[in-house]
Amino acid sequence: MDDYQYEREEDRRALWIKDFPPVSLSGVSKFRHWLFPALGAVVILVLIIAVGASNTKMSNRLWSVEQSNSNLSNVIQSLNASLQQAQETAKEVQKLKFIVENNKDQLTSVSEALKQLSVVDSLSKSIASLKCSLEHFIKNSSATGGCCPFNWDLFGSSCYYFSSLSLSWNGSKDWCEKEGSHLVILTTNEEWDFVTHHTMPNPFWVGLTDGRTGRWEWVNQTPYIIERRRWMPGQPDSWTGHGLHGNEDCAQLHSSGRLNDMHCSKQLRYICQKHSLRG
Ligand code: MBG
Ligand code: CA
Repeated sequence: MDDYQYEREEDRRALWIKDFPPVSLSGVSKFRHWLFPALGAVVILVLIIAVGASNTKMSNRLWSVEQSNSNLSNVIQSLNASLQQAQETAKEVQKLKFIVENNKDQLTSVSEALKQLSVVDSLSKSIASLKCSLEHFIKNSSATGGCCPFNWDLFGSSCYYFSSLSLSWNGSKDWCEKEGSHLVILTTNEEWDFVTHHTMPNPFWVGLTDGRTGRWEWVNQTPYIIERRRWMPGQPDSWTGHGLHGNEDCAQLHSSGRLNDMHCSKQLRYICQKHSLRG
């Protein structure tokens, strides 16, 4: 061994003696040097993980709190909107209440006016009756018929209206009823003569139909028994040749003054009848 080699051997021995005494060279002591730093690192790692996990939990909680907070603010917002709407509705209700109160007053005055109108109506009837009596007195007339409205003709105890306008049978019926009368009902020979004297040579509707029951009846639903002499030859014939829907169910006075059944939709002049006013 030369000097140099000896020195190196000496150095190496010195190193071993310093750090690892040959007596305690077991497995644990071999790694003791690294054990504590490694444990420390593990603890730190565990701590980091624990802190991280608790941080995640915290942020999750924070998120859910934020979420419920925003939900709460949404609820508060919609509550506010509902409150505002309720306030507006209350205002509208107040306005409506006012209008109703106002209308109530107006309705009371309208009903008062209507009462007065009916008083005026009955007064005008009394005046018309008084006028009728006066006319009788002035003319020294012994006639017992009474009085008729303007444009109506008195015969017996009835007033008759011979229209100048044309309507369907139902339209005519309605017009007469609106005037407090009905389509003419002819019972006596005198009535037939009086009426046909006014109608000829024009056709007019009368209050006779078989449309309701299939049997001829007057508009007051009293039955009518056919008298041949009152009808045109060959009539009634329930004709369908006109091409209109259905047959002929309504009676007209023909230009000859005799009856014919005709389609009820036909537009004809008409005769209304009502009681005369007693003088
Ligand atoms: C008409 C009638 C009509 C129908 C027809 C039959 C010439 O009179 O108005 O109602 O009966 O005759 O041909
Ligand atoms: Ca006919």
